[in-house]
Amino acid sequence: MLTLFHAPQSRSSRMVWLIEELGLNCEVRYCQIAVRNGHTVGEADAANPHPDGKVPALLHDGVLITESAAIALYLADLFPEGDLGAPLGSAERGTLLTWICWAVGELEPAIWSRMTGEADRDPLVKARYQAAVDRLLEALWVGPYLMGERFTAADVMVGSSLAWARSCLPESPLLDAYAERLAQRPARIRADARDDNTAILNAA
Ligand SMILES: N[C@@H](CCC(=O)N[C@@H](CS)C(=O)NCC(=O)O)C(=O)O
Repeated sequence: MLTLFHAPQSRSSRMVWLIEELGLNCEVRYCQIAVRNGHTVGEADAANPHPDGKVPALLHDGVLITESAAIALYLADLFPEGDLGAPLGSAERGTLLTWICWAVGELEPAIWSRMTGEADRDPLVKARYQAAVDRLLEALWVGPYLMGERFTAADVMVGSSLAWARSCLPESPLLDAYAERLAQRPARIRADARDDNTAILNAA
């Protein structure tokens, strides 16, 4: 049995998207988080098994998995028929791992550095931001997805950041076209519908 602990319009939204892409029978349990966008907004939900009270958290038959990158990889591996991952030993495995880890290890910090203004103040941070942008654009120049013709869990990870932080990345028809391509996916539309403001209000 799969249960996702999810707070609407947060990092766990990308996991709802992934679940929709994979067509999984997964219970999505809405929960409250203590901090949103750097502001305390309430108490962490006691029912959330995440050790830090954060989302996402996934329970699979009693086993807890946290960290978006780990959950993305875990689900892509567990449901290979969804064709969003790459099997161990396949030629694509290394590239998939690279993009999923890059999304949280490089792209997210780059976006935050632009959001906080650090990338404007510190030349080293600015260079790291620019390197992330260049790497993304280079992949999309080949496109249409990060790993070429095939949409993967890596696109969910990167595309979700693009969806909430498009304004932190430079103007680019390539980025816009990629964001639009992802936004039009039926699974993404279904996931967005489960993740609107009303869902925040209804969160436990
Ligand atoms: N590295 C974690 C970050 C998770 C995270 O920070 N989630 C935020 C929501 S966007 C959260 O739950 N914040 C609540 C808190 O900090 O108390 C991941 O990618 O899963």
